[in-house]
Amino acid sequence: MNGIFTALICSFDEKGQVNEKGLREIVRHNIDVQKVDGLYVNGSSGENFLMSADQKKKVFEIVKDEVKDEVKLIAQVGALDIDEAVELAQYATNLGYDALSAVTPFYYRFDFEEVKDYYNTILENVDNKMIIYSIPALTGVSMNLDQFAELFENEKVIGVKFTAPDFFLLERIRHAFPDKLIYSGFDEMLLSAAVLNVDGAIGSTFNVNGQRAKQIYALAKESRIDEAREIQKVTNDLIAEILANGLYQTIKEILKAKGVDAGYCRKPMKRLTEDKVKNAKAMAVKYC
Ligand code: HMN
Repeated sequence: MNGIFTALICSFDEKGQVNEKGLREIVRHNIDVQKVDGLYVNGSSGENFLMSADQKKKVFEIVKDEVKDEVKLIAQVGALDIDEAVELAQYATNLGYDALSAVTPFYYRFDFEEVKDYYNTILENVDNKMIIYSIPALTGVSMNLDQFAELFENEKVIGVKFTAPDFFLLERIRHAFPDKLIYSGFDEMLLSAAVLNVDGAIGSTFNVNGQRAKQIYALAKESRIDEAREIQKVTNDLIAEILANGLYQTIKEILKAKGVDAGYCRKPMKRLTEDKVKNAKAMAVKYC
């Protein structure tokens, strides 16, 4: 389960329905062109929190059918409705997903006991492993070292997707839990996280920049830091342009410029203006 995992984006048609052909093409592009080690399905980048449970199931099904066993698959099943989270966890497990992940429950400012109960409840109901999805900037849920330690007491919790710029905490978790899997969640900080010896990374920009991410990660593992920094620099030039233009929409337009039917985002995410589509096309030529 080590390495570079793309947080898979999803292709939707103009009406916001899952575009199966486009989704299959995105999967193939990630495996055949970006050559990533695995896919993280129905995360933030997959617009998970904008979809119905049926749509999420459809995405899990199509991706598994396209991938078979070519790369590892992690299913993000977190949902505020805990019954839905359990149902999705069972669904993805039955399809053969290698591991589950669930975002920390958000919106109601749950206390830590409630967060812990959320994970343990999902895991009591499914025979699979769990990667905690921690993304404080979007959920408002921050956890300290002791709290991660409590979650890790459940042996089925095998790791964390750490999406925060807190390298002090990241180092503390790495040091305290050498056997748990830690995935870096911010692509622009991949090198810094790799130097701290994470086990891999999960990110949205790998849909279009996976090859560079793999190089950064491999070079860092070989302690070839100067070379890795050069590639992180180009990567961050691209990420800065993507973020300024509209994150997921721009990734989709770059993919379209490469011939992948990446479709549109679901509402309320907006469409790019013509100028921004042009910017994305220029990024595809310059970087991809
Ligand atoms: C997911 O759940 O889809 C991703 O793993 C989330 C991932 O951490 C991305 N974060 C967000 O999209 C909020 C990053 O890849 C991020 O897009 C990238 O580092 C650019 O800031």
